Amino acid sequence: MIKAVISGTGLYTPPATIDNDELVEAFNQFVEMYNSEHAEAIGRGEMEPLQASSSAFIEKASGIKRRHVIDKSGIVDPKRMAPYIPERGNDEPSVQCDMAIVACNEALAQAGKKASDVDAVIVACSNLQRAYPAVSIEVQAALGIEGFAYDMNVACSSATFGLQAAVNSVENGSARAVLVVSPEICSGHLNFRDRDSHFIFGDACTAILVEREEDTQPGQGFEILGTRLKTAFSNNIRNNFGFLNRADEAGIGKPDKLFIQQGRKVFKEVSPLVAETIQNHLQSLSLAPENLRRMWLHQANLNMNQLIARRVLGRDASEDEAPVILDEYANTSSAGSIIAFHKHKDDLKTGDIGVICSFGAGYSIGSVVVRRR
Ligand code: CO8
Repeated sequence: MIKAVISGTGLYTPPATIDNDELVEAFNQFVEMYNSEHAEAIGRGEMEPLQASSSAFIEKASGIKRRHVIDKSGIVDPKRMAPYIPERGNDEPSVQCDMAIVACNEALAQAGKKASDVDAVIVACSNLQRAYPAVSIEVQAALGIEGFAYDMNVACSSATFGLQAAVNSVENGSARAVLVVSPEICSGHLNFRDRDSHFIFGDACTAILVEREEDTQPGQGFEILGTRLKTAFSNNIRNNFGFLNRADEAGIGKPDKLFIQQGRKVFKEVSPLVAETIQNHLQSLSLAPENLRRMWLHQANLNMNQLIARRVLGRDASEDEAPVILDEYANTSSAGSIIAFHKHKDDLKTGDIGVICSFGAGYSIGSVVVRRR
């Protein structure tokens, strides 16, 4: 039987950063401008004034300290509050392709492989910058890969769902090696004028190479012991941007064409579901929580991760057991748990077991149990 392993990972981190103070300063300037522009209506009680944001709230409620973004200047301009990412010509590489190439090259180098060793590319992310041609096929062509490619979107769980698809392809023999790449430009669809969510997201791209065990060196990478996916429909995290928007002009400018969520509900509903999914997954593999050396959890909210880890382990997890990257990156959607894995996997010893777990819109949960070879 063919066995799939993770032989390499890669990460592209945009150089520009925005810390909470800078983000809050821009937001509060926008609030002042808005409230003074609508002072009369607010005075007459016809409109509600907007409330200021605060860095202290952001760090306490989420654990986020800063985020990396493709473009800083447009986001911190209170008159704009959206990144500047100019459209490129059809003959130029797309922004997502550029990010993907950096992450994929690092994953290939880590695995000691060339693009010619790969025969499939899955671009798995929350938002694709165009409808078609598939970004994955562009990445495939840019890397010079023979074979096939496709895009997929399961919001924050895109990368783990992509991993299962890659494992399936390798183990059923339809591909020898698959790159799963997650170019997340969350700043492009975040409403920086919304106090409840303006701080949540950042940009990054991850890549994972999944290969046949027999094509790798002994002791290289991680065995995949099992994958488990779960979805349950919810409107609590939603984005109604789509190709039908132009068919109903009345809705085009509405805030639901960007990210919106009921954060409290998400926190309360998703945390127990995630803990239960991990526990059941471990049980199905005849593993106990004590067997877990590390949890690379989705990076949306520090308090949420601490709660999930506590439910799984029956005690508080140390940062070594459940590493945190969201202080530096914020929520990078599907890239988050993979960034945690990429940055915090090399110290594991042969036989150590860990779980990569994503959760988010859908709702969707993906659990991937791995063992260091
Ligand atoms: N500054 C100061 N005060 C604020 C701010 C702010 N910026 N925002 C809210 N407050 C106030 C509120 O008004 C409220 O005041 P009051 O108590 O007087 O009513 C108080 O602070 C508490 O507000 P909340 O109850 O909203 O605060 P929480 O403690 O719940 O924290 C969080 C808010 C951080 C959003 C938290 O609920 C959370 O993280 N929840 C989980 C969210 C989550 O995991 N979501 C997953 C989404 S990601 C995903 O699935 C991918 C989608 C695709 C990617 C999209 C990319 C754009």
